[in-house]
Amino acid sequence: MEMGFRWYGRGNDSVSLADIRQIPGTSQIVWALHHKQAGERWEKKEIEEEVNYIQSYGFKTDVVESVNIHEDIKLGLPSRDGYIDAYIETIRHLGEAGVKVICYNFMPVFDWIRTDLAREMEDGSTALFYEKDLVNDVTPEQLVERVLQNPDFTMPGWEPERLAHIQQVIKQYEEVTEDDLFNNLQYFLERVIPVCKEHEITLGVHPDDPPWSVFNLPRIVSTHEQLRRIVSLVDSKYNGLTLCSGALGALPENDLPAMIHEFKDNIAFAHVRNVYRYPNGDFIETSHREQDGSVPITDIIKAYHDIGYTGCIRPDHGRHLWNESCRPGYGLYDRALGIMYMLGIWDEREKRRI
Ligand code: DNO
Ligand code: MN
Repeated sequence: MEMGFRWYGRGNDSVSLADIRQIPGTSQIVWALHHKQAGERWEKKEIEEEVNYIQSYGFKTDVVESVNIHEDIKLGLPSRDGYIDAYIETIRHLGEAGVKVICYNFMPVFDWIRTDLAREMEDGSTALFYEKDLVNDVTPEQLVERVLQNPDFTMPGWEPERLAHIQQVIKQYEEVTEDDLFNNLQYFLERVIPVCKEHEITLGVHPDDPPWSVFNLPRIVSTHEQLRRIVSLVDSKYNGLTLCSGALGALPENDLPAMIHEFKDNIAFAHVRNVYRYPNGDFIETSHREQDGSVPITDIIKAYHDIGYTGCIRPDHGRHLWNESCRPGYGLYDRALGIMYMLGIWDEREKRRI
């Protein structure tokens, strides 16, 4: 296993590589060219520049999160072929730069959704919060307005350009069923996986966050059964999963340790995060410590250890502590604490094996 940390790039993140270097046991920077729009090709030169900069701090750059999928690919429109061509070129360019894993998601319109980016907890820290009823009661525009009240940063998946035509994009999905979305994912994978194989890059689809339908949009990466169907769409180890314990963990039926064992040959990348599930379906992102939430974090780390996982694990989101001013969920402190918790469990397993 290699511990990783997501970083948004120079001038685009409150956390520096110099800070991250001081977190014990962290060797991978999970990166992306964040200025790129979905569907846009990533050029060789800009990839090289970013990779060289990150590596100059002694980090590895094996994992990219995310290369986003253009909406036309998810919708299955005729224009998808051009966007898939661009995606293929990006894969080739990333392969030439030594990248091994590309995380992506296949969520229509919205990437992740929360209703509150700074919900105060009892101890005075704040965390990302999801109120189920509120999402059922508001329009997508009202939600966007609420979430982006005081944006200090643009958030991936919530870019103003992307959200400007939200009603229109949602309308395009009116006739798209879950089966259509599976077919569109299959069409995409059938074209890109052979290229991934050539470059030994594994794609890892990130689960839907939250793992249920919102605004009546179809969602296909939410449950154990759906993950099974995804890995069977194209039978290849390069057709992989980004198992996110926080996204999947919002649904009580999702048994993460069981998934880790079943999909061991297809886990491209792992996000670890805890959530506390309220009985009414709301959830809040708590500390990584198992007792603080509803997700069995110790069993999850043990499961990764049991399968001999050699890929990258990163703490997903963290709370905002000690007045840190940072991107929602992406501060330094709580993610660093999360890393130490995970490494503690991992190291104890290692010691037992010897
Ligand atoms: C949520 C986060 C997401 C994730 C993207 C991947 O759990 O990990 O922001 O990065 O959905 O495409
Ligand atoms: Mn995640």
